[in-house]
Amino acid sequence: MENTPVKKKRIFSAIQPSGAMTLGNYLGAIRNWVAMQDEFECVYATANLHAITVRQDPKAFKQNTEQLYAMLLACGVDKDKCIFFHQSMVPAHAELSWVLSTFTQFGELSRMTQFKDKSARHADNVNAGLFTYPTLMAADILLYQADLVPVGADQKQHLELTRNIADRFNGIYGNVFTVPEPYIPKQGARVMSLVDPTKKMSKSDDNQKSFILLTDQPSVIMKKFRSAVTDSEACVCRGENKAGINNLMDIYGACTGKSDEEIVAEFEGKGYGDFKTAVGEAVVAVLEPIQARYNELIKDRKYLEKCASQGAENAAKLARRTIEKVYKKVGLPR
Ligand code: ATP
Ligand code: LTN
Repeated sequence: MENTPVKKKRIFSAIQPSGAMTLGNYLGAIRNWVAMQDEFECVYATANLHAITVRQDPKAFKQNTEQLYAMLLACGVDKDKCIFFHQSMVPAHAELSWVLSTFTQFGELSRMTQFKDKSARHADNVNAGLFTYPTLMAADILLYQADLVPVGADQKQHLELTRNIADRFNGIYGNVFTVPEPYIPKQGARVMSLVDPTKKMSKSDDNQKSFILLTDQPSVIMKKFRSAVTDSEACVCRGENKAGINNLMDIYGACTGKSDEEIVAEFEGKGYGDFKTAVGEAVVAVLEPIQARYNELIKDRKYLEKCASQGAENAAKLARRTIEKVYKKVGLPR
């Protein structure tokens, strides 16, 4: 009997062009984007409409978005295996977001912890978009009828809200939206700050030494690892009060594929200096080919624009089916 091909599940994910990418973004999210392309039907976007909830300088913002797109291609996001585009190039995101905002309660949005955090951090600009950010995210996901959404802890609440919005809409109009499930990737590293290893590595950290950027030169990477905070035990092994070493072991393991036991054996009797050098070298080895590809891609704006518009065209085809159905159900002529 011939095997009937099993329909691949669809994944949606997006990343905001809010600054240069860190090693945390790569090991925690983007490496999984790349791995998932073979197993799933993937739709990926730069979430530039989300990014304007915080004031952006137009020129730097446009450049940032293009650089992020190029960096993701350099990391291995493959335009021939997935759909990869800029959110702003598919108007259906904004259209669906408006409709869904009428199915989202004020109280629900008020409970979002990211809104509470961000409005405290940007107290001078608590705009309506910051408040309705999760509705736009729901539109991103539901527009493509995504089965799965890879989420870190910070986005879990937003995905839960997306599911509630979908259920509510389906309850009134029939099965219009696929209700998405969270997807926890097999390999997911949470990379911590090199200066305060109890905090996650974050590109918006004021201290440059706390993060590794994917564009950092090898000498800079080595220097940042040499000054990484550790402890006074001089033992390359895991421990409760060893957040710094735990983090370096995570990074080393993620970059070399070595297990904890192998790492402990490798550095038995050696000092932290040797270990930090090895971690730095392992990271440089992972980033070198990515940087080489990035430097080529970023020179070729025509190519990047072509990839993005091709991606947007394919995305728009999928999005159209959903938005037409939604407008019809609600009674909006198009
Ligand atoms: P910001 O500093 O602006 O908050 P960020 O660097 O923390 O940004 P986001 O843009 O919020 O990152 O996240 C993009 C993706 O990268 C998300 O999927 C998130 O879970 C993942 N990510 C971010 N930082 C880390 C980290 N330190 N370790 C693992 N994954 C991370
Ligand atoms: N809010 C997310 C980025 C994002 C997203 C999405 C993630 C926008 N739309 C849809 C998953 C699905 C962030 O800041 N990490």
